[in-house]
Amino acid sequence: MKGGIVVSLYVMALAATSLAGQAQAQAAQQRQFTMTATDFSFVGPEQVPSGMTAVEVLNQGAEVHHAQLVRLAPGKTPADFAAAMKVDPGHPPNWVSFVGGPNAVVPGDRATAVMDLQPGQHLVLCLIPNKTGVAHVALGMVKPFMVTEAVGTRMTEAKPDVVITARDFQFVLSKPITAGSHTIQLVNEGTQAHEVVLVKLPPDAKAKDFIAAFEPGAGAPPRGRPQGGIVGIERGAQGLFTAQFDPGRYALICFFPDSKTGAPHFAQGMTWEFDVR
Ligand SMILES: [Cu+2]
Repeated sequence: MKGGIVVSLYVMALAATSLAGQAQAQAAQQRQFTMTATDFSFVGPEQVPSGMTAVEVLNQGAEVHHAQLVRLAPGKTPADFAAAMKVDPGHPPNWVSFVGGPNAVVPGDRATAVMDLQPGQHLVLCLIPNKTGVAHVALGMVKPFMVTEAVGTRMTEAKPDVVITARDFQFVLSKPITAGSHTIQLVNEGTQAHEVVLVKLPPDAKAKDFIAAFEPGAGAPPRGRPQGGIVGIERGAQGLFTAQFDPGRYALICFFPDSKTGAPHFAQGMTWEFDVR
């Protein structure tokens, strides 16, 4: 009798431990997902819960890719998006909101951005152009996914140690970036959507040398290596990414098009070069 109680208490303790473990594992799983990019499609989840989420892009293609998340206006469907893109290839319609995502990485690399996802119909897009200037989204790099109302605990947000503020049209750093791993927050205080692409430059290169490789018809490979960042976010929005900084030269670049002229923001000075020592 006494032994029975001891055993059942032990079993209950075991059950409680494994339940807590399961809940933890579930919370961790719910708040992370990967979009795998190839030339030219995305593979990833159909449905994810809302809230703070670590979104990873894994580049298994032969070109540079990113994972731009957009939320569709209520009532709009992925079919509406496809129809709009047929009319104006490469330019998402004005009823999508840019909600960030991990920025560009080279083949074989991955990058993560932590975004606060709201419930609704979403798409993941790659807006990077190919050698003839056609955005990858027009070549098939668009995948719908649904963000559903989350139940349970929210992921605790990592504290940034550096803040990059995006304005029309410049980046302002809260402090110089030093060697090592940093959690960086991008805050959009501009009036338009902005992004940040983090690029490791060769010692003698400038941001414009990297940009030149993405002009239509450019033959040479990019001078520099994109290492993530955060794709387009709307005014007032923010996101987090982590990056490892080895000593050397870096650039922050915004490729987002001006809402009136369509010219990329870097053409209006939205680049920032810095040395990490
Ligand atoms: Cu911008």
